[in-house]
Amino acid sequence: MLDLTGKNALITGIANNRSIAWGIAQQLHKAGANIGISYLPDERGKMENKVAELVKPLNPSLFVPCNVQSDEQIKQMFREVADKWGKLDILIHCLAFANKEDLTGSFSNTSRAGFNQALEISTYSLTQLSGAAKPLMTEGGSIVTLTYLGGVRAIPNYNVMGVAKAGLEMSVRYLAAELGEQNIRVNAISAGPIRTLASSAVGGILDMIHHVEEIAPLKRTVTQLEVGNAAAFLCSDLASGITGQILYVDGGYEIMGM
Ligand code: NAD
Ligand code: 0WE
Repeated sequence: MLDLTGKNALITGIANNRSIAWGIAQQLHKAGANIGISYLPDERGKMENKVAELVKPLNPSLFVPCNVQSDEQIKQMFREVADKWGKLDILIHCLAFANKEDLTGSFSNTSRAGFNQALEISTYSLTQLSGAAKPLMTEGGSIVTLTYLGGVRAIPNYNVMGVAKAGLEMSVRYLAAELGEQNIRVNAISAGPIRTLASSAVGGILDMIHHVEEIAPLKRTVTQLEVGNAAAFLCSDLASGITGQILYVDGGYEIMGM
C-alpha cells in the first residue's frame, strides 16, 4: 500500500490551485505525509496570503518563503526544516522560469541574461536545494522534480526552457549517482502539457493540448492529480528500487512517432 505516514515532505512551486505542485501536495497529504510548503514571496505579500489560504486544508506544519535566486532564503528554509522537523524525507522541486520573450520566436535570439536566468531558476535550483536537503535526509529520502518533453525534443517556442530541462534531467542523473549511497533517490516526472499559471501565459498552449488529445494513446491530457499520484508513488517505499529515472506522465504521447 502507498503509505507516507511519518514522512516529512517539503513542496516548492505552489502558486495557485492550478499548480502541478498543488496536485502533488494534495496526493502526498492524502497518503499521510506531514506537509511543508514554500512559496515565492513578493513585495506586497499577495502570494503568501493566497497560497496560505489554499493549503490550509493540508494543515502544513511548515510554511516558508523561498526565492531560489536567494542563497539566504534557501539557507533559512532548511534551517526551519532542521529546527521544526529534525529530518526531511521528501523534497518536491516544481518550479521553472524564463522570460516570456524568450519563450517565443527565434531561439538564437536568446540573450545572455535570459539564458542565465532561465537556467539559474529552472535548473541550478534542483542541485542547490538537493545539496541543502542532503544533510537533513538522515533516514534516506526521495527528491522529485518536474520536466517536459521539450528538454528532449525540439518543441516550437519552448526554446531556452528546453535547454534548461535537458540540464535538469542530467542533473537528476548526477544527483542520483551521488546520493544513492545515502539511500536518497532522485527522479523526474515528465508531464504532458497542463493548463497552469505558467503554461497559460504561453501563446498557443490550447492548440498544443488539442494536438496531444489527438495523438496520445489515452486520447487526452493528464491532470495535476495524476501527476500527484505518480509523485506519491516515487516518494513511497513502493519505488524503493527506482532512482535517476524520468517517468513520463503524459497519456503516452512520448512513444508516438506519427
Ligand atoms: P506554476 O506557474 O503553477 O508553477 C511554477 C512555480 O514556479 C510557481 O509556483 C512560481 O512561484 C515558481 N517560481 C518561479 N520562479 C521562482 C523562483 N525564483 N523561486 C521560487 N519559485 C519560483 O506552473 P506549473 O505548470 O505547475 O509548473 C511547475 C513545474 O512543472 C515547472 O517545472 C514546469 O516546467 C513543469 N511542467 C509543467 C507542465 C505544464 O504543461 N504546465 C508540463 C511539464 C512540466
Ligand atoms: O515548463 C513549462 C512552463 C515554463 C514557463 C512558462 C512561462 C510563461 C510565463 C517558464 N517561464 C515562464 N515565464 C513566463 O513569463 N511548461 C512545460 C508549459 C509550457 O510552456 C511552453 C510550452 C509548454 C507546454 C512554452 C512554449 C511552448 C510550449
